Amino acid sequence: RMTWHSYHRLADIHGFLDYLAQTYPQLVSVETIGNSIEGRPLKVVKISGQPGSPAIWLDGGIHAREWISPASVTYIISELVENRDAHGEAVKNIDWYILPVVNPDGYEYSHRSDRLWRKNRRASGAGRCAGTDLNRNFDYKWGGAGASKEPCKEIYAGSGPFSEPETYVLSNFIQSKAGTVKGYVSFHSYGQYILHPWGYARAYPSDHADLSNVGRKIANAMYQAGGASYTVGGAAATLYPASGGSDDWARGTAGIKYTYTIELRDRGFFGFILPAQYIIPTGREALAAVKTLAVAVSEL
Ligand code: 0X9
Ligand code: ZN
Repeated sequence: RMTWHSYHRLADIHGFLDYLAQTYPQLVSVETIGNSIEGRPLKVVKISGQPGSPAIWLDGGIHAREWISPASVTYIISELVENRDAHGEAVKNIDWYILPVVNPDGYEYSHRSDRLWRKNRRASGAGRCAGTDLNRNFDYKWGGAGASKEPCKEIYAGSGPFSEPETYVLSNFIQSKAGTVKGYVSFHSYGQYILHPWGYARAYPSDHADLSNVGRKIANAMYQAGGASYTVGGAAATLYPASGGSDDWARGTAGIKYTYTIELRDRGFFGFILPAQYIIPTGREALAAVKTLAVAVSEL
């Protein structure tokens, strides 16, 4: 059974998705779009809008130790399905595609063995370091600033762009939806930031003003919903330059206009080890963010 009073293992999260698809077959479907490097399924839930709706992609758990991300994304899924009428019309006019755990091997490893594990679990040969940073493995500006070619580093970019099944499968799935995906949010922690492209360098797309305006609307909605303050800005300029991120790929390669990385709570007091009592307020903030994005996408 799913609750938001504790952090759940992968099997519970996947069981929740399958339960929703069984219980609401007209609204919810679950598709295994591929498998992780250790063979775990990558399960995407689709929550269907009215026919002809634009799509928004949400993901969580690119980084294993950021447990508040899958927890908040599953909270969003629960509200969009089981409390659907409470959230207005805009969310019903979107096809939502949601992958709550992009890095299932790392997520399980962070529960079983190493709470602060970040990367996936690609093996790297005898006595060598395991894992690729999935948020350095996307093709756009791959291997540039803020990424490493050294497998022992936490920001190891992998042997080439999309060398990891998790990023390859995610990118192919979104590309298969061609021009229908108009919004992309990747949930991470921590720091309370709403980051928009670019991440590879302190530069901005030409529609920077649109990204910034919607980003500020998202921050206001998050504050109203949960009470935490989120800082809005370009990813490289606000945080640090880091290339090969999923957000830069979503914008630069896939052409998705409203692309954000949201760093959820907190600002560093607990950091990655955020106590479970913060799941509900943070989940409310994450839900408010995607509702605001749904309105912006509907107005395109
Ligand atoms: O470094 C990252 O991948 C993200 N921060 S985290 O602490 N969750 O690891 C920020 C990514 C922002 N986007 C890009 N730099 N493209
Ligand atoms: Zn992260």
